[in-house]
Amino acid sequence: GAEHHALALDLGSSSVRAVLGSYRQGVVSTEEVYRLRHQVVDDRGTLTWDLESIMDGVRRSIVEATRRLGRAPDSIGIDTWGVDYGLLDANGSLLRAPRAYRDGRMSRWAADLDQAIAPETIWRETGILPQQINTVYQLYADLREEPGLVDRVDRFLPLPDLVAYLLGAPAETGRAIASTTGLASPGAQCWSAHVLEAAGIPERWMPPLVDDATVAGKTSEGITIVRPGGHDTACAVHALGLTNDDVHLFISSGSWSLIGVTVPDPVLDEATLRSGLTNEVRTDGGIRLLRNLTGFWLLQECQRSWNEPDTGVLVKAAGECASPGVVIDPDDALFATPGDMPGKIAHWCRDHYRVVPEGPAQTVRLILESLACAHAAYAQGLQNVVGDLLDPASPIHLVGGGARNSLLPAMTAAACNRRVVVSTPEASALGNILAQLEATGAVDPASRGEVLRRSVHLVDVEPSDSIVQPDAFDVMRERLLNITAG
Ligand code: LRH
Repeated sequence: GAEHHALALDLGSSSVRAVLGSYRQGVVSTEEVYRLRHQVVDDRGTLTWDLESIMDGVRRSIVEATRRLGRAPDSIGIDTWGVDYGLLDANGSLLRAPRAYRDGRMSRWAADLDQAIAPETIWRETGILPQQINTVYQLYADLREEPGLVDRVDRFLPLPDLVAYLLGAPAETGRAIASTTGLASPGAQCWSAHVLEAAGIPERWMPPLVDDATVAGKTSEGITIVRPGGHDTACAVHALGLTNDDVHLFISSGSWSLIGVTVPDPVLDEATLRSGLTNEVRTDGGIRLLRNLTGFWLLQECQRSWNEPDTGVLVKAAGECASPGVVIDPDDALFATPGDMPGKIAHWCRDHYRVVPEGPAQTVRLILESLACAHAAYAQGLQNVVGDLLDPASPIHLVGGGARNSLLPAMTAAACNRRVVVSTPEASALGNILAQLEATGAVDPASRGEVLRRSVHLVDVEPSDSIVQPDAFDVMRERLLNITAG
């Protein structure tokens, strides 16, 4: 039978990765063919991305995949982290390096935007939780600091579509990544004229919105470019193989822990806003109602401070030391910016509990137990908000880097008191590949679930498998809820 080769370019905040997916006899296999480390650049006080080296990595990935296959892949698709973007001038050239969502400028202007348009109004208009990293806050800050941009910019493009554009695709955007801007209507059916106007963003900057899992164009070498749902989290959820009306809990665990539920339509009531949830668009057009929770960022930043790249060693030590018995709020603003994370965590614990975790092992354990407790708090919030749509006995599907962690899935199961089904760590790349196979006609969307079940090995983890007992988690979760509520 026919073989299809789809190349996923999965751009994360610390690496550009190329994963080659090969589809044979109803099964997708994946192989990493290229990886380039990169990091945010401090450009005289502004945090930016080095797009030149990212594009270099993207082009090398295509060359390397072509070399391995002995021919060009049948298609490529690009997914990236959410909310960041590029600005093009009238010649279609990039104006300057894209800025990073952890840049400090939003803290200077967010309150102004909240004056110009109430966060509740943004919520009703877009279904997206107003958060400072969102594109709407970033663009507002750009325009306040550089009013001349109004005339110099011709087009705004979310990062994955910017990369696709630089490879030859038209300057358009998929609905999934567009939803992360906080500038589009619920479900990203159209741009929100109301929010754009209130934020002073010219409507003519906005690219046409197109469905995901569709062909976008061709590279200069003639390779088909697919928009896979350019948001990495959309791709990760696509790799669950669900159909539009399946309601399931999921965690996409990486630098961020995205905990959510798949639902057919946006959920826009007040309770959902108050629960801190957001409606992002899926690759298949449905909705991911989720919490954007700070995840392994905390651990990655500690590792940077300790100069300890080996995560496995740290997690093993964490499993062998005593639990500190307290947990941090991963989303506290103190932890949002880079630098001295161990010191910040110790400071937070001293402030709130008058104890500090001892050394790296206990700090790592504290981070993992905190993530598990935060997962539990939001799993409960999601259950409350969607009610009968979600079976309370249903498991949580966990994908992404956390699927490789030897403690987090079981701790999450214990803290949430639900079974966790551990799926692939390669979810973003796999979802990207699957969307390409669907867009090019190699896989029928109706058999997406079967293809995934044949291609991915699932492991069930029960609450009782954790080294921490569920009732210990109850105590920690209560403490945390008291702090975050007060
Ligand atoms: C995860 C992610 C997440 C948010 C954040 C900025 O990588 O895409 O869904 O959008 O990055």
